[in-house]
This record gives sequence, C-alpha cells and structure tokens, in this order.
Amino acid sequence: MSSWIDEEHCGVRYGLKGETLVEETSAFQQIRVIRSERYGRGLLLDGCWMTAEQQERHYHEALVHPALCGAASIERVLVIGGGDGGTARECLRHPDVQHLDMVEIDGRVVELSQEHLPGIGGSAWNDPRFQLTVGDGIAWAANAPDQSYDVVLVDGSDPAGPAEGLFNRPFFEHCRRLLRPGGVFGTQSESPEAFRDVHIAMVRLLREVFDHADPLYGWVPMYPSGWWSWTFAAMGTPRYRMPDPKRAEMIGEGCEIWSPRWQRGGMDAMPAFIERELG
Ligand code: SPD
Repeated sequence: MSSWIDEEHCGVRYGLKGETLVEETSAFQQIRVIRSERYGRGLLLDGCWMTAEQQERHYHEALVHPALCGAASIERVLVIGGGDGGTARECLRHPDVQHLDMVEIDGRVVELSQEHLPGIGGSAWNDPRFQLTVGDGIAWAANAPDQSYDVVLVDGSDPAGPAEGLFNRPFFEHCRRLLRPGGVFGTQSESPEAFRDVHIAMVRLLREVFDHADPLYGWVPMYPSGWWSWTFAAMGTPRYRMPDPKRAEMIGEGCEIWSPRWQRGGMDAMPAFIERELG
C-alpha cells in the first residue's frame, strides 16, 4: 500500500510516495528500504534520504568524477562510507583504478543494499579491485600509512550519528596525510540551502587544511531543498578543476549527469551569498 515517506528537516518535508520494504535498527542507525512510485527503490538512514535507484547518478557521478578525472594518478582509491555501493561503482568504471578500499561502518547497510538495491553497487561488489572493510572509516583514516592513496572520497550521511566525525579538522588532516602528491580529496558537503552553516563551515575548514578547496553545486531532488554540494580539495594545484580529457572521454558516454562542461558550470555556480561569506 502506497503512502507518503518523508524526511523532515527544519520544518519542511521531502517525500516520496511508496511502500516500506524493510525497516530495522542496526547497531548504528535506523535503516529503511522503500519502493517509491517515482524513483524506484530507495534507502533512508535515521529518517534521511540516502539514495534511490533512479536518482543516485546525480549524487554519485558528482562525487566521483571530478576527483577521478583530476588526480595525477588513480591507482589507489579510498572510499569512506558509501555502503550502497554507488560511489565504488562509479570509481571502478575508471580502468586506471587498480585497488579500491571501501570502509563502511554499518555492514547491514551493505547487506540490505546488495539485496534490495543491487543495481546501485552493480558490478563493483564482485570487482577483483574492490576491497570492502566493515569498520570505522575515521579510525582507518587515522591508521593508514602516509601517502597511501591517490584519491580519498567521503560518502557519509549528515553530521549526526555515525557520520559526525567525518566533518572535523583531525579527520580532514588525516585525509590530507593519506594523499600521494597530485592526489585529490572529495566529500559530499551538504546543501547550501538546507544545511547552509554546515556547508560553509566545511568549505572554510577544507580551505584551511588543504592548499585548495572548491565546492561543486548540483541537485539531488529528493534531498532537503534538492540543491546539493560536493567539495574537492588538493595540495599544490587544484587538479580537480582540470579533468584529464582521456579519462573524461573514457567514462563520459556512460554518465547521465557528469561531463567536463557540467562540472565547470557546477563549480562556477557558487551563489553570491556563499562567495561573500567565504570572502
Ligand atoms: N542528506 C543526505 C546526505 C547523504 C550522503 N550520502 C548518500 C549516500 C549515497 N551513496
């Protein structure tokens, strides 16, 4: 039976009509898998929209390709979070990736995604380059050796519950330490409207920790306000601004949203109020 399934945020509801397929509480959070009329099957964590089959590309392509097309080398990639598999899937479309570590804290998110949303992770789950660790990504970042990755991507949820530690200085400093020269860091950086203060604080902090950090603006229609951002950071040169033409061509055909042109526009689309606040 269809009914409204909503995320409530600051007095506004963001909803899809559909039915709940699974609802359970893991050791970390409440997990809900739904089937919606408009966007296919979807996933909510602690009542917040994470993904849906017919909308996930807006999010995953935007998080992955600026980093993977920009970094000097992309042999070794680390994904923190990303339990639905969509970020890993997009990374592994790049043939130059030789090894991808994904560290997801909640094994139930992985299991339920594999069972109910198999198209999101797609072939990533069985890719020989893919190594899943169910564990704490913050501890992983703190303990991994210096310069052990070319790209570090953070695909977490909002800054509450298990994802809270993915938004602070010590974590970002470890991510910087993990990068090889020419490496790129990328993270989802919340909505410039619905999470305005969190978004601005994140960009400011990343600009303090790295030589360069720039947000990219796009849309994930089911997220609060629909207006979303991802922020990329690097030392030395802002390589994430300059997609390698060969890599871009290789993956471009299979992208629904991302293209070098879309990325340029999204990075130029910083609203005036944020430009002013960032100085
Ligand atoms: N408010 C939603 C933020 C969600 C970010 N992660 C989504 C997971 C998709 N792989």
